[in-house]
Amino acid sequence: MTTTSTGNNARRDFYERIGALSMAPLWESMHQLVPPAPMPGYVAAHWSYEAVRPFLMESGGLITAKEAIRRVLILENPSLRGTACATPTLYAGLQLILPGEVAPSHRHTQSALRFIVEGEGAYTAVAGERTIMREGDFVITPSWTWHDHGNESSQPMVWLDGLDIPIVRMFNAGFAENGAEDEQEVTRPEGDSDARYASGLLPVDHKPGRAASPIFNYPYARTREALARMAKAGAPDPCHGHKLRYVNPANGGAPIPTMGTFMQLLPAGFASAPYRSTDGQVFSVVEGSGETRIGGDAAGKGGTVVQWRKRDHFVVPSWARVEHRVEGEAVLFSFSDRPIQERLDLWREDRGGK
Ligand code: GTQ
Repeated sequence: MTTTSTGNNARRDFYERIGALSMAPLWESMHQLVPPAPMPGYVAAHWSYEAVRPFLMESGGLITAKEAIRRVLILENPSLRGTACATPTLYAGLQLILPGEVAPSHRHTQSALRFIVEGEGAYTAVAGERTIMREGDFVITPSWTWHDHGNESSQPMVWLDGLDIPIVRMFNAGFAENGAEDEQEVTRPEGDSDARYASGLLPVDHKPGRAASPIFNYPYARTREALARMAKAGAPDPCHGHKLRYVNPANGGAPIPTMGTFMQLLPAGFASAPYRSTDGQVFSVVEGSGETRIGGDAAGKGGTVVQWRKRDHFVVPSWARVEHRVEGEAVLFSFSDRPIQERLDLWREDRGGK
């Protein structure tokens, strides 16, 4: 027998001696290192906006956007506290800009997405162009582009920041710089990138260059119209309802190469079939209310049930089953690391036969 106490003692002694040379026995951790199926070390999580908003507004009295650089409350996964991670690969936070404030210009190699949760009329400037943001708009800040944000409206603006901070940290490829001025010089008229790239047309000499999309605001009005028409035209997908992915029109890929972004309409009375995929996801509720069972079994039992309303946020871990249920119509925005997983031939889904 190899598992006698003498055997175990001999092994422990061996591990200690090889430990002194910075070595370890694979056979003690093989199962965790090469698991038969994903074993995510993080949990489903939910932030109700009703609970979060007072703290967000309180932060507005504690520090200015200028002093904070970015006044953000990070949404940390309860099992990843201290890491600034919503999932092991994704950062999420809620950013507040009060009327009259400016979040000064900087750039970094991390890519960012903004999903507008509350308010209307603040701008973000990216690479010399400003765009005014409204609720439900999806805005991108590609890697290493200068960006500043300002609020010239009379109401607070809150948006969800999604960044690939954990991914860039894993690669140790993070660089950042502050701008010389708080606000970057505006060199192109508002709507310029939209005109050139957002109508099923491209500038005739456009050369595919960087992976990020040349469009930087995908307005909700257009997304919502597309979903409404889709819903009119046919039955929902049993797992997703009516779901679209945002696209870089110049290459067909995701607008941000490291993060996929999605919008789905769940029609009134819809209950989705259990579905799971290897990309952990962060959701932002745009319209309506409902509940999502996360991590239940194939028969739709067990797991955690999150009851969500407009402006809530929740996290679905990798390979956890998702089932949405709504009474009225609802719209959900989400983002994940799916484009990276697809590039690496890692992404998988399980539609439970649907
Ligand atoms: O707006 O540039 O939530 O650099 C975290 C880091 C937002 C931003 C965040 C950032 C930003």
